[in-house]
Amino acid sequence: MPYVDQMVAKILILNGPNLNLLGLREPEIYGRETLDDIRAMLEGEARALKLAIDFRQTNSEGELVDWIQGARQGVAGLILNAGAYTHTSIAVLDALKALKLPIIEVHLSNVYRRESFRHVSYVSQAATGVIAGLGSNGYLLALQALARLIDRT
Ligand code: CA2
Repeated sequence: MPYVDQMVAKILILNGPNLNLLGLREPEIYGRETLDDIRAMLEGEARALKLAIDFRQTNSEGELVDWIQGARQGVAGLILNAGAYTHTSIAVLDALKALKLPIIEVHLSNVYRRESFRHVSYVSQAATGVIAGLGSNGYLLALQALARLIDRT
């Protein structure tokens, strides 16, 4: 059988505003892990799943839109915790709609047990699936789900 050099699939993991504060404040809602802890956990899982990850955070809506647009090339799947932009940003939704790849929306907290303004998600309209309320495990489950969704074997 000829040797076929299959490139490692890349998963883009984007985090929106204030998620840089994880572990530093409000541990009763968001847990004690920092965003760096979550990144390290996902890097370990990605190795096991033979995936590459690109993990980023921004407080800027425009930068988030630019990064989502950039995923049109060279990215096999997207994990997105858009933070508060989840509930407000039509710009993020429009950028997501231009993607032809699986998108998993993740929230650390169970947004449906919280204020009613968090029950609305623009991101969900473009998402393949949604995970909320499982803390950092939600990111791990999203990565595992994407590994299966993009399985090219
Ligand atoms: O539960 C989630 O993951 C959220 O996306 C987090 C957002 C919130 O606006 C969404 O409704 C649900 C907020 C992230 C802010 O994170 C902080 C962490 C520590 C201290 C302050 C904010």
